[in-house]
Amino acid sequence: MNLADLNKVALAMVTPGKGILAADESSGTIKKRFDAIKVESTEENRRDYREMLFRSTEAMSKYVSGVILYDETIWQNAKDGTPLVKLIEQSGAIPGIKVDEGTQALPQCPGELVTVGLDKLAERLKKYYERGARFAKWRAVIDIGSGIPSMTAISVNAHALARYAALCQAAQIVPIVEPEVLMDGDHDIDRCYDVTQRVLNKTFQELRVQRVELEGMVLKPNMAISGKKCAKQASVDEVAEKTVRLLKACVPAAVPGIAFLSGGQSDEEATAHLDAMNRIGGLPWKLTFSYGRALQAAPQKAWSGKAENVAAGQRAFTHRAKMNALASKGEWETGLEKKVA
Ligand code: 5MM
Repeated sequence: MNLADLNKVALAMVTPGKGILAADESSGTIKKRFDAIKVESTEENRRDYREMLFRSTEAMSKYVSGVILYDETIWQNAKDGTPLVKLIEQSGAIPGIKVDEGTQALPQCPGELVTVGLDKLAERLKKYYERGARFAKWRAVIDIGSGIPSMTAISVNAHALARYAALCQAAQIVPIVEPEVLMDGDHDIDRCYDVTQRVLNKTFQELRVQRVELEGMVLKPNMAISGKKCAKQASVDEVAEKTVRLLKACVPAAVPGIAFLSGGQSDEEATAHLDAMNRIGGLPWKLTFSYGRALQAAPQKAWSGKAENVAAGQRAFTHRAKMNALASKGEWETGLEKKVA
């Protein structure tokens, strides 16, 4: 492992003014997104949609540091035969790959999940590196509910995240470590804070035990936020203040950067929260975005599967990428939302 090179890639992924496009929806998830815009989820439509994003020259060259791809996409070619991965490289962004293989029910822990995909991961990473991937992603899913999460679910997921991260670094690939505490329930922000603290502490404990070099990774966490069904929704300032406090308590300064997931927040909320955190300042790591839904909901709607809407889809994507890029520097303002590029 060459740690200096891993650190260089990790720092590039969290360059201020840029962030990561999470375009790694698995087949089931992209089908749900396409169902919402009444587009059939065929291989060609998935390719056309992602090609539209990767050919958004302004967004990709100015505001996107890296793109997380799904296995199907990393092997796909654009309509003119250019590998999609090359389009990303030509824009100056770094290609990355989702390497987890989804979740399975965790035995003895009703309602809880463990992320799988460690078998043959070393061989898969080698092939992805040859194809151009310089970072990877693995997402653990922790749900909050009555009596959950259990320490068992937190431990086994942290162990798997660390096993994955160590294998990535051995393959000269920067691991994005994503322990996602879901915001689906009716819990309040303080419960989210407590659970996320346990999850992050256990994750960093496992990363240390398994000798993962913190300078060569990026953390992708949820924010400390109220559950979607909670009657009392925390304000933007409270989310920012509590998330920064939580991360300062749990994330070592050796980690180059933190790239948040959006987790079901509205587009504008995800931007406002990131912006408010960066305005607090004095942070030991870079704070940026690695959004899926909060970057893609608008372009998906504008595109709606029609070739004549490609330019509109690209405009919508560029606008969201620009808003989040500004937020990564604490320079976003709500008034900018009205000026769609
Ligand atoms: C883009 O969605 C990613 C893949 O999800 P599935 O494996 O469930 O299909 C997902 O991991 C995503 O990268 C993160 O959840 C962040 O996306 P959001 O939409 O929460 O910003």
